[in-house]
Amino acid sequence: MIWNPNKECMSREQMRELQGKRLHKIVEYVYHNVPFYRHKLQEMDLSPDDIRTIDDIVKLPFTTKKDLRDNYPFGLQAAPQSEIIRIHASSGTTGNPTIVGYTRKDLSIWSECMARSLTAYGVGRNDIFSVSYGYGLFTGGLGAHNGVETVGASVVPASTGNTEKHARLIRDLGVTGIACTPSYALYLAETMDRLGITRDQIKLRVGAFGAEPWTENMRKEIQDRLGLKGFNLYGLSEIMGPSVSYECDEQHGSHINEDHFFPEIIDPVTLEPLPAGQTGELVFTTLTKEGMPVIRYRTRDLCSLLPGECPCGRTNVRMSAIQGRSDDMLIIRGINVFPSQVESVVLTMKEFAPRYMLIVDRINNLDTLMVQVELRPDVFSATLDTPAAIDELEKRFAAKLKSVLSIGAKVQIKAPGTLERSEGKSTRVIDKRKLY
Ligand code: DLL
Repeated sequence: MIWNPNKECMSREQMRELQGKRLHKIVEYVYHNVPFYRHKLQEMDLSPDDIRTIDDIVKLPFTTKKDLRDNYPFGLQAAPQSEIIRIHASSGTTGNPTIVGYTRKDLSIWSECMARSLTAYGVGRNDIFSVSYGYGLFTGGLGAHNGVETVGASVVPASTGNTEKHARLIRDLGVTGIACTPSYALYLAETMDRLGITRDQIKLRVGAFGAEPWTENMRKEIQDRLGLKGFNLYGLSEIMGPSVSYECDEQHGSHINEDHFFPEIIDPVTLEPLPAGQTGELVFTTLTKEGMPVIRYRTRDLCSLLPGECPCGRTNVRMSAIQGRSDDMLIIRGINVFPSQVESVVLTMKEFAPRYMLIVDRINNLDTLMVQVELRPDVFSATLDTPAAIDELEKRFAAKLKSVLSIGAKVQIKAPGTLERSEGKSTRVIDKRKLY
């Protein structure tokens, strides 16, 4: 089944023509409604009339996460506030999150994109589908939720946490589909083992997994343990949320909803476009978004676009699995974390030297984060001479970290000079997670 064959199975010529028209319109729209883009285009001596076909996209400037941060909170919003009916936020490289406002039309397009994904996974009206991405500012929960309602399956808005209750609900309600991070799926499998819930007591058959990188080995393990078929779901809040791209039954790359999100692959150093098949940084232009459209947004995700036709009948282009990032963003329990966020907290506390280390691990399929930080020598000898004083400082540090990162971290305060030094670029992160 295909949700919208008119858009998912267009000929390449029709698609490029549609993309060209939409690109011209969106450039005109941001030119008149977002001073940031108007100034950028004027600086480059470009007017919306210079953008006529999709090939003209290479003339346009890039947008980065820093641009979004510098224009916090609403600087890149194109629609008037009265038209915005939902606001999501995702973490940025400093304390400021990225704010994304959606109009009613944006939400309806997002629901359709999510419905396309679920339909490709084989989800239909008779399914009972649990959404176990976090509901809230994160786009995973509500994004997937609206898609499930759009296809007409019964949505169970389980969100994250309370995993034992969730495991019992999956058994008792006969839940047939689940959307969550792949690591949460493994955690759920473990919880079921602990509760004595066996594969033949549950009816799960489809999983929509994403929000973090995962591998074929993880797919196999989740499938074996939960008895379902696991599909990739990709997206990012700056562009929309989950369902920028989705796997079909062939599971050879994820089809991009390219009538709404135009993909390019560039060399992250030279910024030159790369030909199909080559791995580079994925860049998206939103072709229809009203709330916060973005032009040539650098995702920092590394992947390739896969040439050739897909036997499933969909003609929209596929992207490979994400192979890494061109920046230092970590994804911990589905939350984006930048070492610079930790640094910003360390720098606000006079007790600490600017030396810290993030140690990321995966224990019982749950990501953990430990932050080690060094004391300044004068503080070490003068005031921090009792375990109670160190304990108080650790608690204060942990609380500040939590408010900036949105996830809890263990903290360890180290004596001056004890964190490892390196000769060249300093190592701030040790990621012990084996992605199998
Ligand atoms: O993670 C949206 C989402 C929710 C996608 C639920 C899929 C499912 P952000 O919090 O803005 O949005 O994080 C976006 O997460 O740039 C990738 O680095 C990573 N990511 C998302 N999906 C995948 C995936 C949501 N399927 C960032 N595979 C992106 C690998 C993924 N990485």
